[in-house]
Amino acid sequence: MKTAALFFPFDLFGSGGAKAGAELLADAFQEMLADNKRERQPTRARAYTGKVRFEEFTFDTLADYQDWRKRGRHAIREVLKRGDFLIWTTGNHLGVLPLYDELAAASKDTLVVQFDAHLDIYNLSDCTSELSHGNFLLHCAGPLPPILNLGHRELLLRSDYIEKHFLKTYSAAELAVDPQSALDEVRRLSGEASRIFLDLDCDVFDPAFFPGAGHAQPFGLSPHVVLQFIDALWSEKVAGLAISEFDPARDQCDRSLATLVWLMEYILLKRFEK
Ligand SMILES: [Mn+2]
Repeated sequence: MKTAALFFPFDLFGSGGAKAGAELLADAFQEMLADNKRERQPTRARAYTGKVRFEEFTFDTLADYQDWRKRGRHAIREVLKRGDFLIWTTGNHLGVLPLYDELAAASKDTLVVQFDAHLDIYNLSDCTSELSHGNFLLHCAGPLPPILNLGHRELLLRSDYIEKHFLKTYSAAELAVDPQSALDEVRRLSGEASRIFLDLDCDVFDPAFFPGAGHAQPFGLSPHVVLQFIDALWSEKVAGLAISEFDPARDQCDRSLATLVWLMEYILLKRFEK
């Protein structure tokens, strides 16, 4: 098994500026791989070095945008067909739609564990009904896979509407009050699933820890809580990680960048270190 680290800097229809985030992460990721290659001492990185395929997509022309969804789906499908681990880094959260499209076509027992401040099913009066980063789950090409959201800060959408689209949600407030029940449930649901994908929208983090995300919402998760949940759901069934909504123009002293690069390497070690 290998890892395909695909960087797909798409950021139209909401949260512009996140394109630069995916590009910066692509650079930082390549630098990490190059550093590992240069190192003469045996390090833990040897567990994954040589098992990572890097690819960066470009959005330089109108034509690149015209078939963005098809291009994304095609790239993801190839990785999933090979059974490789997928790291899908995109601009805004809408750039993860091609992954949801592909999972819609797959079996029902693939669980998506989503870390996101928002439930992207917005239908409120001031929201566009056209495809956007705030409603993209409503535009999935087929029935949504079962989605478990962790860390949302939603205060407006009613639970009967949310339940139509999400298997389960735990708001950041619920996690603050009683993290244990959520950890138990996450363990149970991941145990039942045959495959698991992680979808990290950086705005799940509290801006105090992660300033580099647009649409910052207070009362977010700390990186420690995110790690607790990754630990609770982790097994060999985890097939990939999507990262979105990193906006480096809002970052402070590369704090958010460092958080993401650390997390990517942590995940690679978790996947490949025996
Ligand atoms: Mn979000």
